[in-house]
Amino acid sequence: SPLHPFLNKLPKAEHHVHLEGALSVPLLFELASRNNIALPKDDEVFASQETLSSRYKRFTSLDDFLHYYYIGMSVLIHPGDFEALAWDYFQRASADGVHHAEVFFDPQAHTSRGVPYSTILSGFNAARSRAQTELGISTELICCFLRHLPVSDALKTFDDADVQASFADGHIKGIGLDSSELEYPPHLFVELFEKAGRQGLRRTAHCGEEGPASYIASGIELLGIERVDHGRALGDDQDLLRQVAASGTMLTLCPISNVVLKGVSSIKDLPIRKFLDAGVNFSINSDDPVYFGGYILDNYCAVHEAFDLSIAEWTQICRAGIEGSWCGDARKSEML
Ligand code: ES4
Ligand code: ZN
Repeated sequence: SPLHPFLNKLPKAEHHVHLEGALSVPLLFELASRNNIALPKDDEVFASQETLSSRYKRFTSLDDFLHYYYIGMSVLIHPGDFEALAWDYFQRASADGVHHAEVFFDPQAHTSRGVPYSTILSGFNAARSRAQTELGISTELICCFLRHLPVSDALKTFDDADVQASFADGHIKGIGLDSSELEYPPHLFVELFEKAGRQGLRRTAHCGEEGPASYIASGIELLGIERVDHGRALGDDQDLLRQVAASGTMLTLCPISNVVLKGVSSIKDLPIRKFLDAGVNFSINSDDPVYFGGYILDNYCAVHEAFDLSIAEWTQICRAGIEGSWCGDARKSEML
């Protein structure tokens, strides 16, 4: 795209990226070998890096992707594994012009395999320090809970002493909610989100990715979320759209993700023009960049191809993204 250099240079904030979704296929195979993790032998997809990479281009749905995503992350065992994963992402994000990144991780997917929470956090924090000192990018961690597991599992994880310590010492900025959406509506997680809110944690949740607009409404009303991850279905409800625009609630859109997981057939089918016209705040994000074949700049370029936005519109999108970030005001001023 002719705007590529301009879009690259624009100071960007990324709000929706799962660190486990930035696990490259070479690193996945390297860690599987080094950590002696057996990849499924009955699935020829894991026969080689090539067969796995080509499978990533043929996801049929969110659940089809999640199947491979949870197997992939099973190779992460030691703090250094988590550090390498996050460092790969931070370097790539920085090259794409990201100045501030708020990144998700799924502790339950690791603690359920016997990996201690403290291992995950020490690895990620080592990468975050490097990102700050070597790349000059600020980062925040968002602890996501898996909606396909029992609510009791999320509550138990939330109450764990190490998790509480990471909240109290400010290593975690907020909580999120992810994984399969349709069968697990927001109301199931009211108690978790109330507890997190009482502790001063910021709150967001995946809503309206495969679920309907009503899940966005219940995320906002019942869970107290101040951001909506994806929120693509907001385009289907004009009244809710006006309400979200008026409140300034930000959507963290992931355009390439929605196409790869077959939520829409092309980026042109996303209600981005509608959101711009109605004054809905949104950021543009990569979600699971390795699995979906695109980092943040690829998503910006794809949106530009589809909607031919003006320089003023792009500048405004990035400003709103920085203003809607969960960093301090001093850091925001530096970036604006
Ligand atoms: C996810 Cl694309 C997506 N949707 C829901 N949960 C997720 N976890 C990682 N990627
Ligand atoms: Zn996501």
